[in-house]
Amino acid sequence: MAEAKTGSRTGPDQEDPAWSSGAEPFKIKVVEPIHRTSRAERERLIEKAGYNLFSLRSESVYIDLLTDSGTAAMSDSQWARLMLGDEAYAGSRSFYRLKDAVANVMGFPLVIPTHQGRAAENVLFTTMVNPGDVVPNNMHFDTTQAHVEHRGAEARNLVRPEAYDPVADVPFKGDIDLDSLEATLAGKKTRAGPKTGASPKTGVGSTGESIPLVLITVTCNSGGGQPVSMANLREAAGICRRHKVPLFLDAARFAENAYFIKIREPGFAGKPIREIVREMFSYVDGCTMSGKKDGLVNMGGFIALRSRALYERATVWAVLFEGFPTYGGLAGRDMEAMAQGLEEVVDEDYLAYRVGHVAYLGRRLKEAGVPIIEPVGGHAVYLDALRFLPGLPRERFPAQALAVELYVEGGVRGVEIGAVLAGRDPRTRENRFPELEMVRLAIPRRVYTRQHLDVVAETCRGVLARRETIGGLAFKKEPPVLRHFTATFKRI
Ligand code: P70
Repeated sequence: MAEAKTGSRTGPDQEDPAWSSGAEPFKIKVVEPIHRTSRAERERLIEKAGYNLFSLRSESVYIDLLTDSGTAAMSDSQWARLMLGDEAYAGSRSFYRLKDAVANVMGFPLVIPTHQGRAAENVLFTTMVNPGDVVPNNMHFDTTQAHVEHRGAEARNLVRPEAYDPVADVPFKGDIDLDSLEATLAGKKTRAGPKTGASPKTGVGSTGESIPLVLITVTCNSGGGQPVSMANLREAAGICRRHKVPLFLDAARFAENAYFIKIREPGFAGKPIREIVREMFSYVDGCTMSGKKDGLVNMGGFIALRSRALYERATVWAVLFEGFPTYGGLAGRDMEAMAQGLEEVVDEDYLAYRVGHVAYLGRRLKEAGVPIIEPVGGHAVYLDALRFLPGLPRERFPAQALAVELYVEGGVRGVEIGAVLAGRDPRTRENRFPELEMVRLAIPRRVYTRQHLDVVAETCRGVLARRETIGGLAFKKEPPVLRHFTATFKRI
């Protein structure tokens, strides 16, 4: 099957209608009915939910774009492999199949399974990061930042400055800023001894900051799913090697990143995706992985490594936090499904469809005059709420108000990434207003058709047409921390 799927072709054939149409490279064997609600029902449901989309039952949602994480449709092969799961506590055959898939796709010899991505972060950072350390990244995802900070360290974002400009048309907006990385590492203090870092090589020095590892997130989720170029990875690796600091990928969307390299970076158009993926990982010492994205599973993750010494130190924490090293946080069947998912996600047909599918929504929205963050990333389209609702003061939470109206209009659930999420300054208790005020429409993998995306585009257009009537929201109940999950609002 793998042979038939990947073949020897290395790229889209523009002559072939299956390619130029961007049609799905799969047919539908199982369907999950979704309930449609009327607008009047949705008005009632969202009011009852306190105008907070996290409080809606999923059955009340028609098209759920809250996240692309853990929401993928598994293939028939993945479902079949669930039956093959070996549930042995120690030495599970399914673990070895996962290990083989990681070696085959990514090139790492050592794997520690975890129940999801943040668990991989917890195990790795407990092993490598100490209080007072600094961890550079292009842009930390929220859980990654929280885990770095939980270790008493500073999570420092060094993404290129264009990443903060909603319309800067840059092909690799997720690149880490190499001058900042060089400057940060040049000023570092390094430590002798094996307590931190991947190996005793990591660090000997005197003053400055201690940097146990550098991370690069592919694609850069917090920046809009923007890719990182191969050249950037190669040069960042060179800088890290010179300063003897290990480099890791936060690899959640590694395959989508590889596809962007193929279609945007000079010299890669003719290369098979599998080679591009192997080259990406060849520059790094290891990765943390959320299998809920490009692992094409509903639950799962892992740490992949080259260093046996680091593996042995990390397994101590893995046993404590997750489970025995040959299952980590997962059932044998989950490891089977993820092993299969890793092989499927690097399929050229799948990736062309996937990236094209998300781009299609972006295109439809642009045609309808809906302001979005550009260029469109690999897993989501982000609406720019400040341009969508220009008259609305930021105190009335335009992105949250927009997310609510998308639900009322078409039963579409996105997620606010703006002032509600940013919370209050812990010192002044003032609302924090981040530079970008957005609604993320994340597309689950292999779940929705183009016609669903047409509904999403129509929904956005409908809200745009009546934007003058939107008065924004005010808090009714505001929890002191992580307010976005449980806050309730009233309409103004
Ligand atoms: C998302 C989810 C998770 C994530 C990630 C990167 C680059 C690690 C993780 C953690 C989280 C989310 C956000 C809003 C609503 C629902 C869910 N990202 N690294 O959707 O992995 O979730 O497996 O612990 O994006 O972006 P895990």
